[in-house]
Amino acid sequence: MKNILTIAGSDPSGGAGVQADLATFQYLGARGFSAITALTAQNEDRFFSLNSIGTTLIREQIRSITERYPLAAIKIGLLGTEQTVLSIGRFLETSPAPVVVLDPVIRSSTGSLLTDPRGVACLREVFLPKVTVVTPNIDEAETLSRMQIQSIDDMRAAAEQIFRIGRGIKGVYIKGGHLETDEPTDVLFDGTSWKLYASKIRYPKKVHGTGCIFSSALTVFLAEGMPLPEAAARAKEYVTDWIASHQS
Ligand code: PXL
Repeated sequence: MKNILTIAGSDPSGGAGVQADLATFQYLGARGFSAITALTAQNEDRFFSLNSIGTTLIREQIRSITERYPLAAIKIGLLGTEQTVLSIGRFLETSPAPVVVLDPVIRSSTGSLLTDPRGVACLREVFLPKVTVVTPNIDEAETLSRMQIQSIDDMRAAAEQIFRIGRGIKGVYIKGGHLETDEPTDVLFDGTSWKLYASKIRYPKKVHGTGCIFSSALTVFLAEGMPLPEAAARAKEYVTDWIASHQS
């Protein structure tokens, strides 16, 4: 069983954040550990509030795991503040795991800002080069690339730009679900080749937390040693089944 650590925020409704990450790890047969960066109060319909955890306590949560368990992979979600981004960035410089997946969470699905603007700038400028794979949605990809995205060609251009900013990153996977296309299509760029992942159906009901679930599943498959294009295909399949089963 692979050991995987998620560094992310808490969502009491369990749809997103640490709770969703741990459920995904467990379902896919990995052993999950967590370090909580922020507490949120929210449900699928409404966001109430967010309180960041201090960096000393975040780093101690991480240390309590890393000094005891070897990690096959780390998944990073909501970081929230510039101080947290810098602190976790320093932690990543110690090469704590062979795979680090970043889901660059900026807003909740209900529209609340979860990472402050200085945190976002820091994510882009100092954090990206320290991760293996980044999995932005369209809005996050626009912010990270500083480009507008209205088509799949724009997604490709933004993925290339994010790849450039993340000097040394292995892959950029942009989730296209928020684009008004008939078949929601994701784009993977690994520095040399492109892969498109199209869904045949657009499900009517939007489900909260799918970004967290996708990146957690991707982390499990990468931790198992699967090549990135195949791991992404498996993770997409997993989250698609999950969305289908949450339509009623
Ligand atoms: O889905 C993004 C996300 C990630 N992490 C936490 C969240 C959310 C969205 O609401 O609350 C803790």
